[in-house]
Amino acid sequence: MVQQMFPVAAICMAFAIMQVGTVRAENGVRVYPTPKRLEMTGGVSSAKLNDAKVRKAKGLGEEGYRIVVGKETITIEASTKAGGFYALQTLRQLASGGAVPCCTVEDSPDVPLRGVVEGFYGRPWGTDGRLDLMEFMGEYKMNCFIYGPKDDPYHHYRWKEAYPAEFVADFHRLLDAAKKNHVKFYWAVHLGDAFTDPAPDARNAEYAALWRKLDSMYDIGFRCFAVFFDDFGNANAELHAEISNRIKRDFLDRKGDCAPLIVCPNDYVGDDNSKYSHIIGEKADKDILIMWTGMGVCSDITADATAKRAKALRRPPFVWWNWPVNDFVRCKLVMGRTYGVDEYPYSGFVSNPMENLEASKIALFGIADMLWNRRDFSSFHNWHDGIQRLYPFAAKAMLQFCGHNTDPHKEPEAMGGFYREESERFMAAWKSDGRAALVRECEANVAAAEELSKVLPEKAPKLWREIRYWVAFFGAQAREGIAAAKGDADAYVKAKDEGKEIQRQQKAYFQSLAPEWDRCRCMGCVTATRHLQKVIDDCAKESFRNQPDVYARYFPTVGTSIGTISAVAGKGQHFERGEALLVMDNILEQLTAKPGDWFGMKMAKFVTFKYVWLDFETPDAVANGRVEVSKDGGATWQSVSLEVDGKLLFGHVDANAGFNAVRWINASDRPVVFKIVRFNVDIVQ
Ligand code: 14T
Repeated sequence: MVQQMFPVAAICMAFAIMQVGTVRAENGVRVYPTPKRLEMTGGVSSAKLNDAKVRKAKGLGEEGYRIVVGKETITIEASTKAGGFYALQTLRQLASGGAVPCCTVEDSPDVPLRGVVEGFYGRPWGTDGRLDLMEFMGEYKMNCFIYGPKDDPYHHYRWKEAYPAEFVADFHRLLDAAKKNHVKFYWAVHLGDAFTDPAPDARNAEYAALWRKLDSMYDIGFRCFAVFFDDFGNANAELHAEISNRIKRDFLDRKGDCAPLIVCPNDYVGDDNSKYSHIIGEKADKDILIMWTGMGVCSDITADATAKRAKALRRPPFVWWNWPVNDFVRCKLVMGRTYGVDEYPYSGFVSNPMENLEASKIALFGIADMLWNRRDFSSFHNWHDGIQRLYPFAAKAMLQFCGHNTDPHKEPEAMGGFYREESERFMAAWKSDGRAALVRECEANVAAAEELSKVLPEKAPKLWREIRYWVAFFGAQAREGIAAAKGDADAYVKAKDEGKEIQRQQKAYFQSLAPEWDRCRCMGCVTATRHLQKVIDDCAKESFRNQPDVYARYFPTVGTSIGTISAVAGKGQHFERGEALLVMDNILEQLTAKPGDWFGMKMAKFVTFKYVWLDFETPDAVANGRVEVSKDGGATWQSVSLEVDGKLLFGHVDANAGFNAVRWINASDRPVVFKIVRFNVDIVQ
């Protein structure tokens, strides 16, 4: 069955490639985002880009255009300046191979507002990054940028204060660059905690502050505004509708030259099952655009869910897509292909990217293409071509690296939520070839890491600055994999320690850039967490089973006085290690603890944690047990205070102290029969 699937997949691939071939020019040039209609009429034109004649024509739409490249002439038709600008972008790409090929192009976008929201927690991009992004957006026909970095105080908790002069100067530069690239540059104010006091005087004072701030932004030159209510404050839909309507009626409409308001509501997740969204949908003026992230904070955007939400909101949603954002897993990079969005008449669609702006461009390249022309969008081709176009000097190595860096989950193998394929090709090989496949893949990864560190510093310095630690770690991880597969303990320890050292350096670098309160938000870089690291770990556990000195250095181990547990756990399937989690679970057997019998884990290093929780299927174990921690690997123990919640036993631990062992012990004077579902240690860093 599995074997039979390959030819089918191959045929589909070949077909897809043939299809793409029809829009590729004779000189091999491919236009992105894919034009709706591009017909090569044969040969090249003697006319140059500067010779292009531009004609105003009706009926081509807000951003549409037509190009006819003949043997001696180039004609552009468009209804608006934006259309003319996009025609030029298309021609620039067509001319990138030298002469312009003779062709006819007819083109216009699917989604009216396409772009980026700088809406993540963490280090804002800064002016240079944003200036660069404006060029990128112009090139790939994105037209909407929403400025709302959570960690810009003047956007958020100090919104009442005017921006200092240096910000104002930067905004001027940004607005110029946005205009040049036909990008609508929205400034967002975050009013999460505001307007909570219902007393009329307090309300009026809040509105007065709001008009003052919005006026100051208008004076800087902003004509596009958004208001956010997410993540803070209460979910008062009536209030949020009222504020939105007043911004529209009493500010934007009175100015007369502003874009329609964009609102990010407090409840931005789910289908039509949200009372809040019905209220804001009903009360907010019809031309206000209302944002939505999908069925989850980070999720696929299905047509079905979108239609339901549209019903509640009484308008098509404006999608805030939380991809490739990594603010909740800043140890990871998200550089995989774009997929998981259904076709729908969205009122707008913006991506919330990573704080690593340059590394986000692979995703943005995909999103730009997908939003312009959904029908011809091909996720795999786009990803390959995007990498080829952005990093032609290291495309093969980048593909190898990015294919292993896609999954934004906090825990490896976490289920549900926003699943992104990772290491897919390798996993298929691993299933059929086992360790040989692991060695092969890791050798390719070592080569890719070497190639990237040779080429990127000079050819792509901005990208290199962002991803260098990940690239170095990727190499060390691959050497670790080869050593684990071959059972070479010395090489394994060496590679593993190198990896740890790279993580330490990355963390130090991150902390040197982060403000005080943000410093704890980094655990050290990781790569290929979903599958590859797990395979390597399993291999190492198997290879070094009889060398506890190797094994216990890096993995928590089971400690117990109950013989059966170690026998059960020794099979290897009961112990997992997440980024911030030690878990022992899935012990299906019912076991018996004599008085004083215990079981628990020994960590490979000192860790701090606030609580431990044990989920027993047997209330007896909850009632008769004690939870203890140790600082000396289990030589001496101290108890922690307990809280019982049904079959759950919580142990509260001093989060300032580090421990390297934790256990449950039968504190009664009789045998306790028990079954443990899960034993969890949530690590804080
Ligand atoms: F407004 C929104 F649509 C939104 O997504 N808000 C934030 C956003 O700033 C952040 O970058 C993103 C990804 O972490 O998710 C939202 O923030 C959250 C969401 C949560 F579910 C922060 C904490 C959460 F528990």
